[in-house]
Amino acid sequence: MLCTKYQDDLRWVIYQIYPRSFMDSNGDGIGDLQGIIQKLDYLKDLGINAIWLCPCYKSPNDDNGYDISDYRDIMDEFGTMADMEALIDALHARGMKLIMDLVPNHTSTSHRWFQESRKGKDNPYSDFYYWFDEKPNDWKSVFRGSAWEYDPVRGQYYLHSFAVSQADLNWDNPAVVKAMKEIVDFWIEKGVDGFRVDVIDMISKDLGAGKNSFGPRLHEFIHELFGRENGKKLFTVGECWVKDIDEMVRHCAAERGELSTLFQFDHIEKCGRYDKFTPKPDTLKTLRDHLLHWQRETEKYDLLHSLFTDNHDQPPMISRIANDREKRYESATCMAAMVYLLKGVPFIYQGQEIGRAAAHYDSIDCFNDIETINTYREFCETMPAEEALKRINFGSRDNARHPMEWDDSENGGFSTGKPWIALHTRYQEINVKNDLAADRSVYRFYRALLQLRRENDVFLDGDLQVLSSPDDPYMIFTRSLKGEKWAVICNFENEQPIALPFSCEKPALSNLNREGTDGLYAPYECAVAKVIARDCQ
Ligand code: ISL
Ligand code: CA
Repeated sequence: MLCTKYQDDLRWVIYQIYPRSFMDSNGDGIGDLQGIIQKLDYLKDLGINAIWLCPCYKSPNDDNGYDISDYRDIMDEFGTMADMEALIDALHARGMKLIMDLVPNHTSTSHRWFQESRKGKDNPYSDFYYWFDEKPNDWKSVFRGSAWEYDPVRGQYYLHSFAVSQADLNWDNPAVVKAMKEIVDFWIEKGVDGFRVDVIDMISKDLGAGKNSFGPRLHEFIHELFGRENGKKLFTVGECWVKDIDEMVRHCAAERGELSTLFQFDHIEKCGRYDKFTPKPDTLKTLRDHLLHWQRETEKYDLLHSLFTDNHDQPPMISRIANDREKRYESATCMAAMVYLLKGVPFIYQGQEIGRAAAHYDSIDCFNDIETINTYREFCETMPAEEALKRINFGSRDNARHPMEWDDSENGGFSTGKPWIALHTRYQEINVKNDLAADRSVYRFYRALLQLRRENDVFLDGDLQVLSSPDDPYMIFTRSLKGEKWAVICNFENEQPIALPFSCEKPALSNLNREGTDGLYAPYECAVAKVIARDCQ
């Protein structure tokens, strides 16, 4: 019996799928919903009980589905609504859940709302977007260039925080709030179990005050979107670049009735890079310190935390702060123990479970992402193309979007046709088939870790105590619940022996099959062991 307010939510183990790149069922080179269905048993076997599906709504794909032209229909390349219903049924039949990606901040400019809105000031959609005769400020788009675009049809400027074809919705118009709420209802009706909400902090803005996020009506809008009397309990995770714990409290303290949890990006932004395209020499220590900081903070306010290092916008963390070559297996498994045995909901991004590392391309032609292409162009204005490409290889979102590597055959087992984007440059080495055949399998380690978590509530709700200090080249923590205590030891590049202040049973989980817990640890070795009862106080 768990004692926190969000006890049930701690049982979620969520696997993020980037549908375009997961599994192609019909050989057109593009992943699709039927492909996902084919792989559900693989995920179930891993110990996943929910998937977060990146957008699969109708879209012209300028930002791979984050530019939606119809929220109630499925992208042609991914299948049909019948396929989506089949996916929901297939998940539920396996006791698994579905979290859809909701993109409430903007639509594609080919959405009917925008097409109507641009016609002029006297139609029902006129105020669905932000329109101005002159640019009201000098906001920049996340994808480079001005955030304001002149539309010759309407003869005014509209706001696009992202691509030119992603127009920001004007949430101060009650009709927008109502429309988005109806979309949420539509998907609840279809049977989805929750939502990951794209840039939720941006839906309320204060143009006068120059604020493009965290505007004055944000919390009112979140309540409107997800508040439902006696409705189904939804799991909601907001993508939100919160800067401090107070902001997080305002979004997900239980009594606020807003979101289940948030993704905050402190560790993503600061580990192994100065900025998205500039590497910084770093180690697992930095990750440890950020993780522990947010553990402490979320614990203080009893918030449900999200545990993740990777997603579809970030090249694999392993390549930034650990060893993705000769110690790739050790690094991937050690990081899993560091992250997923803390308190919170694990989010595993596709490929993490086989220790996927960053790729490296010799030509800009291998990239597809709109942010990457725009950034490359901008870089080339101030630096040699070679340097620009180096930075792109480091920071491009495509480095997280290559087709899933199922085996070492021509198209990596992802498709019988030519994939929509280049295969990973290391796909013949890093793939599911090789990993499963290896003595040391990242997948099997993940599976064992998730099983341990599932079978021992202490990893869900147990108190966390940290034994390592900030200077130590390792991370040691314990989790305790009702007289039971477990130790998690994750070594970095340290070569000094480690001694624990208590005795443990033989490790239940160890990436190098360690027999005990004290002594010399190899680089990136980790062990998880139960503390012997008499030492538990
Ligand atoms: O990856 C980023 C740019 O380098 C982030 O700043 C990202 O744009 C931000 O986290 C918002 O991301 C989300 O919304 C975008 C979409 O492109 C991303 O894929 C999505 O995760 C616009 O919808
Ligand atoms: Ca396909």
